[in-house]
Amino acid sequence: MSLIVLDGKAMKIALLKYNLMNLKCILFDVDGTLADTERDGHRVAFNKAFAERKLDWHWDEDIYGQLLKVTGGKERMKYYQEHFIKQSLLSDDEIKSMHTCKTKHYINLLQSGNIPLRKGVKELIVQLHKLSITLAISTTTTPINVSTLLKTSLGEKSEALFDVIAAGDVIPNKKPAPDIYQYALKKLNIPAQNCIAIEDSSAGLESAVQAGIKTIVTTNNYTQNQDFSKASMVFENFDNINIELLNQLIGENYV
Ligand code: XBP
Ligand code: MG
Repeated sequence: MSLIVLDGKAMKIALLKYNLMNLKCILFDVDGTLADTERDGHRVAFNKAFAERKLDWHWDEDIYGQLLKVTGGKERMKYYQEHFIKQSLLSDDEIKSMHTCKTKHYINLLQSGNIPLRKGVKELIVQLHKLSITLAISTTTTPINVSTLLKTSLGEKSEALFDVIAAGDVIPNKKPAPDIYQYALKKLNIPAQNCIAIEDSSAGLESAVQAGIKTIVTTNNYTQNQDFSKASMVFENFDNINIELLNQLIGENYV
């Protein structure tokens, strides 16, 4: 099946066909998937918060790569303190407060416009939306980070493109636990077998797969050597991720 023109009559035919297919929803991870936010975004924001609060910590690119195996900013700081500093300098409340400061800096970085979406992401979102495929987000990061990224990269009202935005501390266990995907599926009220997740990391992949969702991985510099053996497909970019591929992956129920 090839879909060549998506306007006028062709669009109507496509919509009719896709209404009959099994693919109902795409769930996007955020950090590393929608945008390369980690090295020049989150990492920089952590360091700015440490400096503002006069804490003698600095996460270079290499250390940050090691710390990325811990998902969640508060959890990451706690892990660093326990395993790198090996000293309890910050209480849980101080970590929480440091994280609020880090979020402020991260939002400022997003608003400066220096963290674009990965190439092809916008086009894919627009294509799926036009075909009435439900869009959702399932991420570890703090909700305001998601809304700000969407506003600064896709437009002021772009949050409305997504039926569900599942983010941050709404669940007890972050990725690789399946909680955030299970939470999103429940809110969406769509069976896992009708969904595909797009992730960039082994923790995200594990989370989605444990929730019963077929997952495509798009790697980046920090994640390229991770284990993606449970992925349905692995790519280095979004060049070949389109409706035809997603539809083939989930299986069609029409001829
Ligand atoms: C990636 C993460 C996040 C961010 C930091 O999330 O692990 O922890 O690095 O976000 P995902 P916060 O790939 O699921 O989008 O500091 O707001 O926790
Ligand atoms: Mg990610």
